[in-house]
Amino acid sequence: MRYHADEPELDAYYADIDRVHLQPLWEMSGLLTPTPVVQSVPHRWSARELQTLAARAGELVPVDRGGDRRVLAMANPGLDGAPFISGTLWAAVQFLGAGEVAPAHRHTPGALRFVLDGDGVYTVLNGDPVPMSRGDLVLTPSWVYHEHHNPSAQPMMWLDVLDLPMVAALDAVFFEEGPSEEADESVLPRSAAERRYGQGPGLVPTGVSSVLHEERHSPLSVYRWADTDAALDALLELGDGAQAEVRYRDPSRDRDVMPTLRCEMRRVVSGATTSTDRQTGTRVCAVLNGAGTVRLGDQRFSLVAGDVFVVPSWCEHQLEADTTIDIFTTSDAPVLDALGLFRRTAVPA
Ligand code: 1HN
Repeated sequence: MRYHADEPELDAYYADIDRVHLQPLWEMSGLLTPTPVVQSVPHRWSARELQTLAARAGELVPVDRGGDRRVLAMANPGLDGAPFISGTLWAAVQFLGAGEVAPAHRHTPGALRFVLDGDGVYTVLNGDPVPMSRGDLVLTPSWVYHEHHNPSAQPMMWLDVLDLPMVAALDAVFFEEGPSEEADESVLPRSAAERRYGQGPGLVPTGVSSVLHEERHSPLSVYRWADTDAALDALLELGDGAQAEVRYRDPSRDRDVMPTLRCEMRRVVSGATTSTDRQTGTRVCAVLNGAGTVRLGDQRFSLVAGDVFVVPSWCEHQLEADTTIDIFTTSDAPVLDALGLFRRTAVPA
């Protein structure tokens, strides 16, 4: 029996309630804690290990094994073997060899891809081909068909982040295979989504289709590195400090790119140390350029390009840039924000 009081009458009572699946709050502790008690722990996955181990899977495991995706999930060491980077997010590297195809499917968990290196793969989103290159952010929102093609002569790897644990906790996972179509290898450099919604600052086409406008996510499915890079440069040129950060947003509305995932890119200039912050929700961070150190609570991790680290909810987070460092961050902040649960504070030095 789960509850035991060493008083015969009370213990008989505990046995009775146990039989009918009831439990006494007065015997429980740890339900309401002063600050979040977080099971996931700070961790960094090294670029070299991710790259070499994903490449070995490329030799050993065909892409059609297990869901048509060759994916290595980052399993948070605090989560007892669950294949999740935190209680709310999935993060993984995906490896697609030369000439390989990961066929179309769709699912209710939303996803994004961030390209840490290379190019040559294109993703098809509801029929719209999107070539992916280093530093690009590609959205695969909930229930959008997606497939990946690598017509190039080199393998390619990228970071996948999904809201899967959150959607699973809400018992709302649906999945279906997509229509298998002949691949059209004549991919244009810009997707239809970019030609429609990526026309530059503040420009969206008039008469936007009401169908698209009712989607819960940004209609711009790819954010190119050249634009992100230029935005960060421009902010730093203003001379407001040793770092700049931009948020990826829906060009048609003032909101995050997807209802469950916020995306940001931060540049900290060589030699600078950031202030310490903490926020509710999980942050998954990937180093695109540069080198430095991240402090997460009382742990320090060195960082080089291609590394991925997780900042658990309410964990202190501080960066030191050895060279100018660019860090992509995605988080579940839109969900916390929507529910009034988002908190962020600067932690005094
Ligand atoms: C998925 O659909 C992809 O389409 C990658 O590339 C990783 C992890 C869990 C569930 C679905 C993809 C995934 C995934």
